[in-house]
Amino acid sequence: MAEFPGAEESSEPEPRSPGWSDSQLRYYPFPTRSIQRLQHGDPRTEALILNEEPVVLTDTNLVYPALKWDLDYLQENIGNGDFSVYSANSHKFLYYDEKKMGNFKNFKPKSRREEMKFGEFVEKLRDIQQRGSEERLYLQQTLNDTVGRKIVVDFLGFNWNWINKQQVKHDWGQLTSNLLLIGMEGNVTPAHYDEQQNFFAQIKGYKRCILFPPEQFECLYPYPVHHPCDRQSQVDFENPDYEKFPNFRNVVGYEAVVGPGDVLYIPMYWWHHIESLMDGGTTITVNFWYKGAPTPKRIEYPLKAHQKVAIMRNIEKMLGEALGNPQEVGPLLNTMIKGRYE
Ligand SMILES: O=C(O)CCC(=O)C(=O)O
Repeated sequence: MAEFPGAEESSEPEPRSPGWSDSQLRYYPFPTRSIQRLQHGDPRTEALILNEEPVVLTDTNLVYPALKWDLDYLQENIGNGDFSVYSANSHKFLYYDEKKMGNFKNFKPKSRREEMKFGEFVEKLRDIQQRGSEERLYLQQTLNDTVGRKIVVDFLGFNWNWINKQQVKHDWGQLTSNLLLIGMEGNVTPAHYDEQQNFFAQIKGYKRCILFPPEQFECLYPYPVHHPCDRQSQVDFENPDYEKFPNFRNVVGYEAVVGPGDVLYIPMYWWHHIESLMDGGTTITVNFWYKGAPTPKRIEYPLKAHQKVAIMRNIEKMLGEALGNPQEVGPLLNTMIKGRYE
């Protein structure tokens, strides 16, 4: 397993912010090491980000004005726009791309998306909590220009000075979006990777983030590229099917629990599983997604793991298009390699 300086043995005492305990964490059958918590001025921070390795930054003040956000404040000030709210009967919110649903007609998502006003979301949430219902909600909405004046003022007060400098220093492309996530305690976003750089800013409650480097692609078995769950792992962490996914036995995670004011750098192509702590109340997060740096003109060999992932994705995409039917990609790849590359 490749080491990186941001990882520490989980047996070492972790500089832990108060406010949560191990009993609030779900159990998974794989080892993890801790991601370092550092101050933004620490030279190790820059080295980690430059190397595209995760780190928790404790003092960026990135979303300082938002640390006062709670459901009441947001309901009063977030405006009358529409919000995407996912609901599910399980704590797992496996992401799916609705545009790809036509490619896999038998796919039945386990969560539903509904558009609603913020007030309706809060009402629904409180009703579920009052009834003690099993139903769970997860609001996931890109911040846009429908938000009210006070939210605009808070947003303008984010530490753009620090984050813009990061963007320039690492040659990242534009900020593509800020996703606002409001989750119920215990909600889980199963492991997946994104094709963007991410500063994940925690505002309210605690989230446990387990990351895996792109080198562990073979352990995590992503869905096919044309599947609605593209970029998501097929492995159910709570009940892994080792016959189907034998390399999952070798997976090793890097983890951190982030709380209000913490910012986790999730490098592009790093897998991440994220859970709102059990019995920890509602969580609020805003992320900052940036396009990665442009592909270097001179490619250096051997290729890095994330570059191989990008190549595999392109091959899968092209084959799907050439065959006119994404579901034929798997059988074709099998026929192509069977018995030839052993
Ligand atoms: O916080 C979550 O539940 C998921 C967030 C996520 O996957 C992301 O920011 O990329």
